[in-house]
Amino acid sequence: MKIYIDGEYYDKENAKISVFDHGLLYGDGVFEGIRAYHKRVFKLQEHIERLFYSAKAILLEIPMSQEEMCDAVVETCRANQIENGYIRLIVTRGAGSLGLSPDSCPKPGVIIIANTIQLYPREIYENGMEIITAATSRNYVNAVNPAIKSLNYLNNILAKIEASNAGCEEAIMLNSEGFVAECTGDNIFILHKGTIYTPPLAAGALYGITRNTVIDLAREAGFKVEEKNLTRYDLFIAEECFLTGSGAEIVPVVMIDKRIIGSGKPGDVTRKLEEKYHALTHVSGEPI
Ligand code: PXG
Repeated sequence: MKIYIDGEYYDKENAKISVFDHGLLYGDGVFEGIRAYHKRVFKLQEHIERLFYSAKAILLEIPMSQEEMCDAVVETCRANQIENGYIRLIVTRGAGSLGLSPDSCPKPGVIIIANTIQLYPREIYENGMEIITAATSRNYVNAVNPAIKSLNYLNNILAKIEASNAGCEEAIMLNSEGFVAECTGDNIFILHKGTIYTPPLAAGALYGITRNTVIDLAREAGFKVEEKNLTRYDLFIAEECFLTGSGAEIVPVVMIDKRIIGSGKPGDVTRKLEEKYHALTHVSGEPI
């Protein structure tokens, strides 16, 4: 494996950064998780744009252009002969002193890891996933805004631990008003009486790239898609529920807090969207 750090490639054993990097000390940095399918990087431009937006929001100046970043990602995939895989792109604040202030960090670090992907078990895609609601709330939008894909994921990790403790792979996170925001690493959708609903981004969710793609695909297929504040009740009475994420793609959900969703099996609309999503991953993306 060849790992890109600041323009150079390192073997896995030698791919190391400073213990004084504020990415490690404070979670001060931003990242992206990107998929490659059939020797193409899926939605690369969208991920790079979001990375730069995240960086802008935390006043982190990435030391290269979006175009150079795209090239570096594709080149790292090429160096690792990636055909299907997962790319982790990280920009840290860089090494500095032990104080909080980013002023002591003169040079941000850029890391690109191109690897194989660890998916949810196949059984989950076949039979659907069981999820729970976490007691841990999604960050308030005036704290670390959930739209920023920052290296500080502890909020989500706390909810993920709750999911694991309940024997689940994912957990729903509510915002401080009690509305559904998203899951720990996936956005959430439901189908109710023929309309597809997903929480508005202002509810406190990552501006999911898969979420966007699925909204477009659903509308193209003639479905009505609405962004609406949802409560747990709305989820319980839905006919279908599914999660979206670059890693997860589209995951059917069949049980929430022990309530059976719809028929208890992955729904027809979810299946149709999965099909359309997979078809798109076969034909689009930045060539490696
Ligand atoms: N919400 C959150 C909080 C995320 O971190 C998504 C939604 C889905 O966004 P995209 O753009 O990928 O459709 C994410 C991204 C993992 C893992 O290992 C998942 C993400 C990030 C880091 C790790 O499951 N998902």
